[in-house]
Amino acid sequence: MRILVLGGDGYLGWPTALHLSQRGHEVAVADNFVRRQYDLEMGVDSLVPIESLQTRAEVWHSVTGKTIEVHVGDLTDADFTYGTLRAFRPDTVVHFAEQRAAPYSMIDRKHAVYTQVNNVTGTLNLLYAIAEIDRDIHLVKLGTMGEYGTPNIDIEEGWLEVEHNGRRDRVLYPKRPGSFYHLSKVHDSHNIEFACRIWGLRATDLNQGVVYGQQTPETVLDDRLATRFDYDAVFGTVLNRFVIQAVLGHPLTVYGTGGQTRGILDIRDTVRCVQLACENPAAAGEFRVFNQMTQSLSVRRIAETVAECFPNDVEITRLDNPRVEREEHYYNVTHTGLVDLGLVPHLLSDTLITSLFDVAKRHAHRVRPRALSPRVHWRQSTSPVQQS
Ligand code: NAD
Ligand code: USQ
Repeated sequence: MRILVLGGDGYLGWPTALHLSQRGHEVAVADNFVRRQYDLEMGVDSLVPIESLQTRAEVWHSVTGKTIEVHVGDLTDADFTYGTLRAFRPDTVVHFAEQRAAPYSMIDRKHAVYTQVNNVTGTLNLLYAIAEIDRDIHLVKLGTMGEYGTPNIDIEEGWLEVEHNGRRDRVLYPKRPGSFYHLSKVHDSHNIEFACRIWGLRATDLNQGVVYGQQTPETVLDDRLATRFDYDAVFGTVLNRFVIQAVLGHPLTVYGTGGQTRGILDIRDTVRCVQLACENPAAAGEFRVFNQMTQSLSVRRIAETVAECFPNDVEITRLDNPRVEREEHYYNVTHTGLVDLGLVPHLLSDTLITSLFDVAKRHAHRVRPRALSPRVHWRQSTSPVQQS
């Protein structure tokens, strides 16, 4: 297949592009490098040094003989979006290219507006480009488990059968997300479902849980193929942050009681799930949703697991929760769609955490300790994060 990976310079986009190329697909990546700009804005950097996208593609070619085409531009620029589709003529577009940090979207009005305009406009441009250029293109879009929130009923894969006043219907699962970022994904999901209905587009929305890990079989072939690893309180995700905190001898920062439960998955499963979605496309007109996660764990349990696996003593501390979220709740998620397509999950194991400790130890000298503390508070509409 010809597969275009949007957001191919990011944490997940790059290893996914490598995996798809290794599987024998013709791969192109597109990115506007705004993720590298957020680092400059926040005064942080990926824990693991990363090469430029062009260098990575050259190294991949020299290591494997395979080519990954690089396109540089912004999806909110419709000319770029249409031009890239016309130039590469993909069978499948994998769309990772969004601002993806909940705390970044909650800094203040400017960051909330930026997040929603960037994410919703980019996706709308893409939907129109597909509708006008080739309606047969399969869109594989990264959504998020956080679109659902934490309802007191089972979470189904995107759709819900309801009976109301004696009548039945199948409706999009009700959403109750927890940040302006997560809301942008809900808006995207509705726009994509509508495009499938009116234009007959084929789309898969991958509602992904929190990803952990840094290495895949392809990225370890050469240090220059490494993907980024974020540990700061804005872009770092929970398990990745706990690992670096343990290595530095800092307490693991559990927000609130830590009873909040999330779907999580290994980065090696992310790339495999995307591959499975690409190779088994949705039907014309179908808006297909998969819940892309392999395990549910409370934040408290994630912290305990990291502490149990680390060779030295680890302190776990409870911070006042900077977010507004339920800390004790029901959580039961259906996630059989990808398993039915052949996913064999990697479950969180000592081995994984130990290898992550090694990655963190190797680069611990690059940590900026001030970046570890949360400074974005959901209850405030402005935040000190920019001034400090
Ligand atoms: P990332 O920020 O590392 O990568 C996103 C990439 O998209 C960046 O390289 C960025 O420069 C690019 N980008 C953003 N806006 C763009 C635009 N307008 N035009 C062109 N390029 C643009 O994020 P990630 O962690 O790799 O996440 C990728 C996707 O997966 C996101 O959509 C995110 O919401 C979703 N997701 C991530 C996780 C996770 O734990 N990391 C979990 C669930 C879902
Ligand atoms: N948390 C802590 N301590 C920390 C960091 C986080 O207790 O030091 C808690 C948060 O309060 C939250 C949970 O851990 O309850 C997850 O937080 P996170 O920052 O790891 O993840 P989140 O903000 O939800 O966002 C991440 C990605 C996002 C993706 C989402 C998947 O940044 O792109 O969409 O995970 S999901 O959570 O399923 O929506």
